[in-house]
Amino acid sequence: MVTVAAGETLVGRDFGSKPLSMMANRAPTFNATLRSTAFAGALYYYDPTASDPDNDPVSFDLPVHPVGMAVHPTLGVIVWDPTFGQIGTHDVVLRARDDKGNVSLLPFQITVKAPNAAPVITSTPPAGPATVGLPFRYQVTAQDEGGGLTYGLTGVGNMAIDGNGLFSWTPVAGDVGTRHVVITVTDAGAARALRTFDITVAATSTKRRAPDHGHAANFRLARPDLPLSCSGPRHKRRPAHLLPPRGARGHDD
Ligand SMILES: [Ca+2]
Ligand SMILES: [Ca+2]
Repeated sequence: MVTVAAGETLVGRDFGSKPLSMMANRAPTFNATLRSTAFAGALYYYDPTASDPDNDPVSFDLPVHPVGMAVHPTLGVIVWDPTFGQIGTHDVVLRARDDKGNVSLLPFQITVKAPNAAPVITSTPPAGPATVGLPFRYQVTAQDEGGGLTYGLTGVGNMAIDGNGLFSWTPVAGDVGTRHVVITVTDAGAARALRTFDITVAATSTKRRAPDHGHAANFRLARPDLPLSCSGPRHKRRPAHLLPPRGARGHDD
């Protein structure tokens, strides 16, 4: 121990003091917005951007990381191509070190998911035609391994699609002709399926009525004991024992 009285000076002794600037040197800091999700078979890229408050050069490494992950030693960019065998959650520690030996650690987790497949639209639009003033509907159905599907539409007039994929439209007179429709189905991972189709709009219904064969079934037997068979030219007309229904006008021809 050395005691220095007032007015005395001491030279030639090393007390281990360091310049203030070196004592105050600080560790690098991360400006990180974590990318905590990766997909198997797809490149994971993450640039956490670290800076040093003293503008010291910074170097990076990964003391904890899953197999295959690498970091650029001076840029700090992390790249990884996770395999299907790595689906799950992995611990990572990124270390930034300035040239004075000051260290900062950024611990985080990455969850590797199965790759996101686009939805598949499984329904077929109705052939049409649509008719002015009558509602036209098409239930869009789609399959996706992840769910969370949303439906979108590009069309005309009052075409609409609801949250369950029900397309509806009531054409107006100005819609007569052929109208183009694009329906999109998007999953939670932003993968998208498209279905485009045309709808022909008629001013009035063009559906033909089915032929009416109802009368034949309504006839009743006057002589249930006789056979119904009536093939051959002799029986071109209705058998005599086959009468029209009560209260109905029969017509043979
Ligand atoms: Ca520093
Ligand atoms: Ca999907």
